[in-house]
Amino acid sequence: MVDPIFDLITQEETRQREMIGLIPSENHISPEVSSVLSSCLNSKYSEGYSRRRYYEGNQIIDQIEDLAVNRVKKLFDVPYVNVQPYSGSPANGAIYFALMQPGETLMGLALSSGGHLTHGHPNVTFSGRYFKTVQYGLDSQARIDFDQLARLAREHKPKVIVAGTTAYPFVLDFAKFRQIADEVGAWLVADISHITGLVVAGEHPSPVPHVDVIMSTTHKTFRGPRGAMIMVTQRGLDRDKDLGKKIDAAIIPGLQGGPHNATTAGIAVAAEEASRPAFIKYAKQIRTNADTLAEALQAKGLMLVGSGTENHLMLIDLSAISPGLGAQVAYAMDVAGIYANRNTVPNEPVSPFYPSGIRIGTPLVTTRGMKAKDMKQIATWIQQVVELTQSARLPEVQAERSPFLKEFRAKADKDKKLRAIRQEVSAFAREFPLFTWK
Ligand code: DSN
Repeated sequence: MVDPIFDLITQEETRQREMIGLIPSENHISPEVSSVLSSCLNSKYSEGYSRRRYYEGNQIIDQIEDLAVNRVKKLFDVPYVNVQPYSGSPANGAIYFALMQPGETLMGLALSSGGHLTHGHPNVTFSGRYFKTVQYGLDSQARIDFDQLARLAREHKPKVIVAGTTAYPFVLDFAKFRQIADEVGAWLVADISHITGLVVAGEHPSPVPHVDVIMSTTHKTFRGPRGAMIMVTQRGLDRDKDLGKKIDAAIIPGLQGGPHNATTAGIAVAAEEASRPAFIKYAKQIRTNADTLAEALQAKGLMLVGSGTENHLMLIDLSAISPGLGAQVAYAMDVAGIYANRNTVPNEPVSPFYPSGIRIGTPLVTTRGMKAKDMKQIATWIQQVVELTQSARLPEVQAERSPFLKEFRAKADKDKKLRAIRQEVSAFAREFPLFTWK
């Protein structure tokens, strides 16, 4: 019997090739990163750190982990790196456990303002259950409200302030975060998961001179395997020379067991790739594509949160058309061959389950080699889908969402016009490989 899993993987590859991916946190990896991920490194246990393992047979794994650590240190110009976190959420957990005692205060951007659950969302994550959390938000221009942040910091004296985002289209002013953190004596942690590739290429200011600790996932704009890395800056080590050791201990034995060695090697390969001039070109193209997409969408009458983007992503705000339309448009876009994700908008009038926004970004399409003219075409398709969704929308959908969304989905699945767009999108997308340096 041929295991059906292989056919499903082929189907998924076809789906990725024939669709346009706009989820800003996803990326396609190079064939080299891919081959490392399916290598024999998967078969080795290596609990501990280089030359300090709890298992024998790690002479080569030590060299691989050393390479990964040293390449990341060089790329970011930081004195300490840990590449073992399984992903971003446990990496943030390890940082908090290294810097705080349970019950101490953590400050981060609210989820509804573009922060991450692990930046202190109350109740539903460890970050809100084990620590007292205070959340800051956005000003009337949809930018981080530094006045509110400073006021809350003075009032609550947080131990840690997180400067990090997952759905925020603007540049982060790390120097301003630093001023506030210094005033209240807080540790400053940057979560740059979304923007790492931009930082490496100089397309976003680096947090290194300003913060104590940096966390990044490795599979977003960094274009590596699914995983994460933690860096401590010289500033962080000057404040506590043992900070690196504390983070190491918070990862293992604190939170994790054996590192995923294939991932570690994948991070090493991705770090080498990110040091190439071609990667800088890639990051610049992400930005050009994002600007072009933002302009084209706005020229077609769609509203963007904050009226644009300064990084790789943007949020389409559909609340003026109809509150809660994001959930339906995201579904209709998927039917039409373009996958993105629904997202809340600032002051979301409905809920995170039926939000009024769509989050889109350009890392995936740029990796495939799409350029500015392609962004204009994508904007045209998105606008067509929004219009079709508006006209197909059920009037009752605002009152009782769940059953009606189901009804909307059934309708969208059969919609001839959405299917016609999908044909066009597929023919277009098939022309682009999943990964190219061009
Ligand atoms: N899930 C990631 C994102 O989509 O931004 C963050 O963890």
